[in-house]
Amino acid sequence: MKCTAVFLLLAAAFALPVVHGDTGGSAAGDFGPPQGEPIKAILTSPPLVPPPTHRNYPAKVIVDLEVREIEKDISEGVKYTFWTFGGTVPGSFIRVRQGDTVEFHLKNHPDDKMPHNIDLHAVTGPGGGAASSFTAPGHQSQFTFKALNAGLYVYHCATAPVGMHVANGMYGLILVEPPGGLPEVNREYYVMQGDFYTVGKYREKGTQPFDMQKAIDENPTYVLFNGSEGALLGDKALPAKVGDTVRLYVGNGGPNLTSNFHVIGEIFDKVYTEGGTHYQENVQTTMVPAGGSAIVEFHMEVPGTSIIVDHALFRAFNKGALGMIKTEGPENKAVYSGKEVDSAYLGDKAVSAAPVAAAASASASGALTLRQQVDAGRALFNGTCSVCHQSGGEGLANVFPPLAKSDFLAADLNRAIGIVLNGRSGAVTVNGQDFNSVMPPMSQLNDDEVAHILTFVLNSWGNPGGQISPEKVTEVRATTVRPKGAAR
Ligand code: HEC
Ligand SMILES: [Cu+2]
Repeated sequence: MKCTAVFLLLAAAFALPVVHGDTGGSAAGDFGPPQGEPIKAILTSPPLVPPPTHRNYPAKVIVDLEVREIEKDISEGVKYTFWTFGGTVPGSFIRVRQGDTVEFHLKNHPDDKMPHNIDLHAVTGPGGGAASSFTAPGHQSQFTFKALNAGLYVYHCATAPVGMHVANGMYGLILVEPPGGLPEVNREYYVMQGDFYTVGKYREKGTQPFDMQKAIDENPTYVLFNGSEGALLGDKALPAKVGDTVRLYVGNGGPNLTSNFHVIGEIFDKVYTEGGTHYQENVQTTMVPAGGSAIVEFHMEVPGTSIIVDHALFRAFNKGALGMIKTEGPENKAVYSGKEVDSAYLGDKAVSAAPVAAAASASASGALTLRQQVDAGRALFNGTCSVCHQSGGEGLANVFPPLAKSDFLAADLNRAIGIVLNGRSGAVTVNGQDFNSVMPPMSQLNDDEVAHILTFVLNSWGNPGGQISPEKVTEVRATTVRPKGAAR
């Protein structure tokens, strides 16, 4: 005890020497007063990252960040009122250099309803700035800090109830570059996970309020990258080229979950664990704590789609924690034979979102057509039902009954809806063929999706035609007994 105290005193008196492999921490971070003209920080919206500072001296950097409370899609046809730093979830990316003096201006838009503040984990000082930045709607605050430590830091709102402000999307990342900058790479992107709590269940349509009890229970409805389901999917996938080194600045806003950050079909060449200075090499999955970060880097060897997931897989496939990197360029058969397996892996998440989105908005405005249902149903059938009933609905002898020209299906449509919702087991005869197997309940589908799929089936492969409305599915859901273990 005594020894330690003496050592600490000595250390404080003489300042710790920088040991090899050690950057000296905050004690090495004061490079003197800011030099040159003040610089206005470039802020970017996710998934973009501001360019490197390319500076070899400490400067005064001015950051202007505006809080906006805005309603946006959290999922298709599902609206949520997000509280944001800069209009996006996660908030604007901030990039400075170690030793910089940051003059921070926090503005709270006059249309907002709540007061907010900011706690930047890059700040050395009370509340990380929270104590000096409490800002009412229509007001602004200013405080200044010196970025003493290099690293990738989370910032977030810290206004009570803090968990609620964070759950509504109030977080982002600030990168404090080491004096020499980070090694150059071809592409840098900003990906941040968060968990969300809505009163309605996953993908339940309409405007969804925040559910405090689910948040307290740490039982999220959505787990998302960049604030909405599909923020990094389809045409919003992160682009790359074969031969690129890609760097992801990964954050986790939480408020509750730890992320098991993984990219399917990639190995991280480097991971700066927890957003710190040193990197680990050859990593498959890295843990990103709530309120923490990681910098991951990988080299793209082959073309194709790499899927970003939280490897706690129900979050990926049933709560939205999916993203994509699309790499273009020549095949390299020596590294990978080239067969695409994405759709088998992704199931219904691999569907082209466009027809499903069109049907969702038509459904919301009460103008859903047969054509739209068939198109959406086709997309959803592939990857959901096709894995068993096959893509032409022909089934598989002795194992999966056919949906094409199925007499059993045509005989009772309500029964068919019930089978999709609740599953089926036991003997069944379809077109004179006997089957005796198990179909699990398709719990992941909402009523619209079930209606679209069955409408597609009815209008395909020589089936009699017809249309099933989402309301009909809702009715069957309400009047049939859900099997034990089926999701609500
Ligand atoms: C995991 C495999 C699997 C998936 C996925 C699956 N089914 Fe089935 N389905 C079966 C099996 C097996 C049966 C027969 C169950 C039995 O023996 O009672 C069946 C039976 C049926 C039947 C009644 C028999 C018939 O051929 O008319 C319908 C209708 C049906 N499924 C529709 C669907 C639809 C629509 C989807 C997609 C939303 C789907 N199924 C997804 C395995 C599956
Ligand atoms: Cu806030």
